[in-house]
Amino acid sequence: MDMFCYQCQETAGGSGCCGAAGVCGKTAEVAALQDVLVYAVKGLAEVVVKGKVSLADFPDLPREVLKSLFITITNANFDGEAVMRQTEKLIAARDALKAKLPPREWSHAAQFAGGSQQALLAVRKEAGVLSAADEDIRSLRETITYGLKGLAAYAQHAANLGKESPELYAFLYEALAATLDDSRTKEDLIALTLKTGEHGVQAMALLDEANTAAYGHPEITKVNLGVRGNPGILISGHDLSDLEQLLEQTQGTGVDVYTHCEMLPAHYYPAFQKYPHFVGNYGNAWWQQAAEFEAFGGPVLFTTNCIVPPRKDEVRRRIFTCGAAGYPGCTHIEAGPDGKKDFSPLIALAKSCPPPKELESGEIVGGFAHNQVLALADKVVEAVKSGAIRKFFVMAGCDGRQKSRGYYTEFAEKLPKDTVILTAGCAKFRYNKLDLGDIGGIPRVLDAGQCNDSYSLAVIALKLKEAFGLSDVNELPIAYNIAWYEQKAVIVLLALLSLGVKNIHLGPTLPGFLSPNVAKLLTETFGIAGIGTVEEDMQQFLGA
Ligand code: SF4
Ligand code: SF3
Repeated sequence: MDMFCYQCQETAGGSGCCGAAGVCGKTAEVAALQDVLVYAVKGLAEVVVKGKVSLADFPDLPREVLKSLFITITNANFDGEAVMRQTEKLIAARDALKAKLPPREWSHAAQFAGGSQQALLAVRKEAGVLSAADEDIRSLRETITYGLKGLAAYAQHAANLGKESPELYAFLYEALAATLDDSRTKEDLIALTLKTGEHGVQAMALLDEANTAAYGHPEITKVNLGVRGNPGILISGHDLSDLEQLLEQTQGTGVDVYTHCEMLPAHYYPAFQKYPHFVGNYGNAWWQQAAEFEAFGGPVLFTTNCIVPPRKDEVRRRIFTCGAAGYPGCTHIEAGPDGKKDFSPLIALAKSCPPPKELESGEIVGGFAHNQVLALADKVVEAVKSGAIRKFFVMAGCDGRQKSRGYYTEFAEKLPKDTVILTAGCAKFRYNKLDLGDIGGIPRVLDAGQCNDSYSLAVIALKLKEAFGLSDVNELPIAYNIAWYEQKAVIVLLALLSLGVKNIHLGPTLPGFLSPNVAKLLTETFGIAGIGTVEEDMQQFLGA
């Protein structure tokens, strides 16, 4: 079986993974099944949109759509069985909806039958990326689809905390259905791409509201990097409600909880600081997990991406997944009907494991989300007016394993001492442990949180625009040098564009799914550029 996937930054040769498996380790079979799942989601959306189905009558449906899209995000789920189960669920829901509607003509996506792996794989060609013959249409459809995957991930975290938006769901169906519609022109799809960005802002705002309502506003926090002598559980991914349940269930058990990668910013929330067994952060960004999980020695819980295929059975046996995450051979913790998850298998396993081996010691500081930075606004504005801060650099986004990402460490190191980095997402691990000092007490790396907290950076920029009495966000002394990897970064990028942010530098390479014409459009309309050498880019950003 052959495959084609180009949804992430590490796509083979910068243009597409094909052959038996992708660079991420996804097999051709799982890639095809994921394509079919996305196709089924689109077919369901078509039924909802064309059939004018009242969403209020099917309250569980949007969550299944969110989960389906989330499952197909890079490094979230490698379990073909789980992907098939979700596809069958969607096909059943789609057909149940159709049965209530008067007969009409549906597209193939709204009609194909499941029932077996063979039946699902039989539609892989129609479902695949290459089904659209025109490369610009394909590029725009995929840009929208990837943006929607990111949006769905954020909306699912918000929904897990009880925050949902019928308007956001209505857009999701509309946009998914539009990617099947051959009557949509390039111009239509360009407009829809921008509209996807606007809804990305809404999804991130909703998640911000959900997180802060449940757990308080992030505040300046020192996070411990060392370990204690108790057995531990390592939690990774982005879902804070899963973390809360884990912390509740591990209380008083003698088992400590550590964060990995994108779960690091959980330490900044007041509600989690009350747990004495929530010890600190262990390790670095997702791609370093193989060696770090071996050293950790205890159970690891993936609430979302990024999973790297474990190279040793011993480690695989210690990996658990929940939500949209999955990996064959790893235990998946299913939520009960009340949404609660039972983490007792992890706790029992942790008790039989040795305590984690120490990788490093010391502390890092974070917690600079919008509420905290705005509390310091006077100080920040003063520092800019006095010239103590010359420029801010938004260096949010994703980290990845390519050597070329050393660029971001070097860029952070070489930035002049009168500049401040605003970060969010796992991109931070390239420079958050460097000793870059502070400017009058303001640290030179301000970490807002997870990739979705890029929203916080946008809020900060908009507030600074007001504080300086500017009419355009691009007049601020803020430059954007963003790193991307998976599809959440796509929605973050589209969200920033919809807010009017121009001249974003995107690296380490531009997306392979942008056709030359679409890339040209982004360059000409929004000033999007790739990265060069650190020296060239520094010169361009600072003009010195
Ligand atoms: Fe390749 Fe990325 Fe797709 Fe994995 S997700 S198959 S690495 S393009
Ligand atoms: Fe990282 Fe996977 Fe994107 Fe949430 S954990 S930013 S790559």
